[in-house]
Amino acid sequence: MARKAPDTDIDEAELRVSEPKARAAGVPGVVHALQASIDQMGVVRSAQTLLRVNQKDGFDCMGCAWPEGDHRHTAEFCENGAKAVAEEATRRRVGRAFFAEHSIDDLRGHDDYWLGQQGRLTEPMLLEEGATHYAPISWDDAFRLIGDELRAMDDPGQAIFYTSGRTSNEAAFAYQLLVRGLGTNNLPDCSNMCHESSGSALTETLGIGKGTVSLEDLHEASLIIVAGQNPGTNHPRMLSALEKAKRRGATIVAVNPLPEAGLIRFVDPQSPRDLAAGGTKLADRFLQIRLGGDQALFQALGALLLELHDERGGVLDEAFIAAHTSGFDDYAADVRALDWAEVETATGLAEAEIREVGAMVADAPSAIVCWAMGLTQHPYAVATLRDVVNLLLLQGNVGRPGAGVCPVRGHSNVQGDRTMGIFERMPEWFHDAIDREFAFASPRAHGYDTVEAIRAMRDGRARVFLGMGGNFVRATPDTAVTERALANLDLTVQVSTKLNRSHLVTGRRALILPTLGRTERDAQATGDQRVTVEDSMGMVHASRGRLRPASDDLLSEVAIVTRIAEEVFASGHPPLAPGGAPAVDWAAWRGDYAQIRRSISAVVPGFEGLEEAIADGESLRLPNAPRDDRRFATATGRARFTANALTYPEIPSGCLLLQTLRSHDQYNTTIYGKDDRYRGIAGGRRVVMLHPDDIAAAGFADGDLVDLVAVAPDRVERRAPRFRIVSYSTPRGNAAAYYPETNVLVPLDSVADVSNTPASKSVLVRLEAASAE
Ligand SMILES: Nc1nc2c(c(=O)[nH]1)N[C@H]1C(S)=C(S)[C@@H](COP(=O)(O)OP(=O)(O)OC[C@H]3O[C@@H](n4cnc5c(=O)[nH]c(N)nc54)[C@H](O)[C@@H]3O)O[C@H]1N2
Ligand SMILES: Nc1nc2c(c(=O)[nH]1)N[C@H]1C(S)=C(S)[C@@H](COP(=O)(O)OP(=O)(O)OC[C@H]3O[C@@H](n4cnc5c(=O)[nH]c(N)nc54)[C@H](O)[C@@H]3O)O[C@H]1N2
Ligand SMILES: [Mo]
Repeated sequence: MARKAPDTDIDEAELRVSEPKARAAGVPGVVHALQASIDQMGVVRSAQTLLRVNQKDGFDCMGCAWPEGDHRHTAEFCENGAKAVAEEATRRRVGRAFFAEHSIDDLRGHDDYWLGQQGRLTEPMLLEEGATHYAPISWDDAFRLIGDELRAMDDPGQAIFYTSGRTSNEAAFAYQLLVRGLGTNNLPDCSNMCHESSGSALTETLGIGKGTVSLEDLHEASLIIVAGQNPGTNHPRMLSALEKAKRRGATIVAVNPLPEAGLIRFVDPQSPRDLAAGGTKLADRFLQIRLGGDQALFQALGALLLELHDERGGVLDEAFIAAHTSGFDDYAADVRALDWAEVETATGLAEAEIREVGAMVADAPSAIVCWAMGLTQHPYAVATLRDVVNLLLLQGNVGRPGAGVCPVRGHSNVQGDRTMGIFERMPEWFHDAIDREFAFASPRAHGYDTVEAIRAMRDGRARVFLGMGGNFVRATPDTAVTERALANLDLTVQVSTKLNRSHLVTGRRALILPTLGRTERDAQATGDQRVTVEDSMGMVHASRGRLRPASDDLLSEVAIVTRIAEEVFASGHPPLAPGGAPAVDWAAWRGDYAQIRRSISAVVPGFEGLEEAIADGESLRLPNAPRDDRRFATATGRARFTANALTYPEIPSGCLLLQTLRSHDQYNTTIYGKDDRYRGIAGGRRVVMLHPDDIAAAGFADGDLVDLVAVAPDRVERRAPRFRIVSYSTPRGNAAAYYPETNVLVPLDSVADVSNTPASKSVLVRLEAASAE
């Protein structure tokens, strides 16, 4: 009998709600970190592992993409970094006995937390067509099977190659080459669901799809706006940087619908003085903005700078605007006509509150805007981010110390993967460079991004899916649609460290290829290998694991990619793509990753000195034209002001706008535990945070159980059953609940303009009395 779906596994009995915390980190943070590590790794392994996080010749923390700083002193780790490490370095194992014991049907009945807790995958497994259980398969047979399925396609465009953001530069570079050698650019990645809106807006306006600040800039900034980000949970080490800036006199403005703990107050667990004194007040101003109101806010701040400049002069950087930008007049005319009543409606903030912050910006000698998913996962995210750029350009806040744009990346190498070519539409120069380096003709037609990939699978236009890390079926929107889409395939392959739902929602046949994690020794023909990663600020450094691998039967990601390449490009097989196969000695790459780095250095500008830098234990700072020389590779050759129509969500009466966000106890789809300590929620994840007046208006009470039902134009029923109402500080009309349980509510077609990013912070729902269990 089919087990009930995990989304109806209600943990209501254990749920406890208390007052949210005002501060982040501190002693409880460290204690929680150590507890998590010791549970999973034991005392000795914990100490050995945590002491190597972010050290020279240690491994790069996979907790987030926040940079390390030069000092790399011992114990530069945070609670959530430690949890990420513990998840990978766990002693628990999922091997053939586990799969023999648990059928697919049985496993589907467990929730994400349980799946993740089972431990590390240890050997390749195959789910045969119609089989009830995964069974062991040899690596050779697995690669042959993949080769056979790929060769059986009518067209290379029928294969889809997803990447999550932990994959090293070396593996990513080899992987994109394999995929382009096959003849497709179908390289969707987690970035499509994450910072794609940032990349779109920044490339268009500044000519680079990345941030323009260094860690030193952040330390030096006079004003830092942190919008749509919860660093206390998701980038805890960023709080140390904010604190440092603060001690040097920076003003910090937090823009968020929720009063997130880390932004309000922060205790540095590494500073005894801090622990005694109770910490630093981080945010000087907290703007509790409505969901999706940020474009109005940034336009209003821009309008205020123009107004103050008219009044007293000296606010705008006129020399910068004249020398380095285009489009100022149109932008200025546009925001001067701003309607304040509309701004108040969109933001839910009072004009006076915004004026106060406007004056702070006007007076600040330098400013940085930091953001994450609260700005990128909305229908008008790209326009919002263009208006963030506009604000900074007005005062020449790009390309000088203490100033710039700071999109804070999520996965620890998501930025590097993109630099390496993991993108469905890389620019022409990149194609030319790989064609030259590898003597083939890479395909130029754009591939599928994440949402397009789901559509292609749904519509029968795809046959093979390979996931290089990640958990595609849980991370993506419209869960029911995505699950059916994957079931249409002939073969699904997941290269993974841990068990997750993407192993259970499969094509006709499915493979699990278990791989090494970053903490583990990667021994190849020429000896132990290092890999490299790029952080959120364009610094590339080496990462080397030292732990004994979770099993002797793991292959590195590089080994897996190169073995697949050997299989599909083997002589005797006709080439799949008209452009021919890239000329590479894949076995040599596998044996010595420095050879991959040599090709990376030849292909990607800025990587010329990579090998020398990492040999000396140094980081390589990638060139960043806007930051380094105020050069902007845009359509106008200048930094571009853009005039953007003001947009913000309209919430029909009886509806709420739901944001789907992370708890303190999860890493994306990996659930560490069921508590959200800073928000005062414990023992359960099926909660919906609502304004008390909205609870009453809907005829419910705090603690009631409700179903969340999506309201979408296509009228398809999307229901997330049985959520406990928690009365919370959030603007009226705005609700919050955790991802991935709520992905079922996000319509596939609800995406951001331009970037095609699922609008997962902007989901229209209504509440219904809970359906029966
Ligand atoms: N421990 C841990 N660390 C992580 C991750 C993890 O899951 N766990 N995930 C990693 C990844 S991949 C990423 S992308 C990052 C994500 O880092 P975040 O972006 O911080 O993650 P979210 O939980 O999605 O939080 C979104 C924040 O934006 C706010 N917000 C939502 N909508 C709006 C809006 O319309 N306007 C404004 N101003 N604010 C809004 C929310 O209230 C919340 O504070 O973290 C990375 N680091
Ligand atoms: N509703 C909603 N949906 C969202 C978001 C949201 O805020 N709301 N956020 C989006 C964002 S920002 C992101 S980045 C995506 C995340 O999407 P993904 O990156 O696809 O998801 P993760 O949960 O990070 O992937 C976890 C899995 O990666 C595997 N893994 C871990 N380490 C390694 C490794 O070193 N190598 C390999 N090969 N595998 C490894 C493990 O098997 C683990 O189960 O989700 C997106 N989806
Ligand atoms: Mo992300």
